[in-house]
Amino acid sequence: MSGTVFILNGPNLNLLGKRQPEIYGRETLKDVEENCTKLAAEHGLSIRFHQSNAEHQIIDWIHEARETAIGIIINPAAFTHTSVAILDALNTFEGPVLEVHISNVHKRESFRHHSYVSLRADGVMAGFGTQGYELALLRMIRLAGLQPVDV
Ligand code: DHK
Repeated sequence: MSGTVFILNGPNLNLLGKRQPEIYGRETLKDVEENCTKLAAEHGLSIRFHQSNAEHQIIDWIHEARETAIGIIINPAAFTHTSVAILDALNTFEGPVLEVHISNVHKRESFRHHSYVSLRADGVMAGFGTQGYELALLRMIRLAGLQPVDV
């Protein structure tokens, strides 16, 4: 298997490990990147791992993924609940899109229950902590080996 998976992270996730650890845990985004890089390499895939607090930057990475990635794993963070622009960008991408939330957003405030990104996502992980990224990556690895019609 070969190919590149983009793993994109939205606002405030640069503070992962320090920010509200009772909700988001103590692992840093660097830890998540290392774990995902190792897992992807074991399956012959590479990853591009990015974080930005700027909506336009995330959109630009999604556009870049159109040319270079076999799939996108995205934790849009607060943009999940607000960004039609990120949804529109993801709708230009033809491969699988998996949405990750570290916390169980459905157990939290009602404004976190709606996701624009879920209108495009092929799968959603929520409440699995930072392990959710690796679980999504395992699903992406499976999808990368499947024919488009298989599930
Ligand atoms: C991260 C955030 O920053 C919040 O804005 C989302 C998400 C939930 C998470 O659980 O990873 O509501």
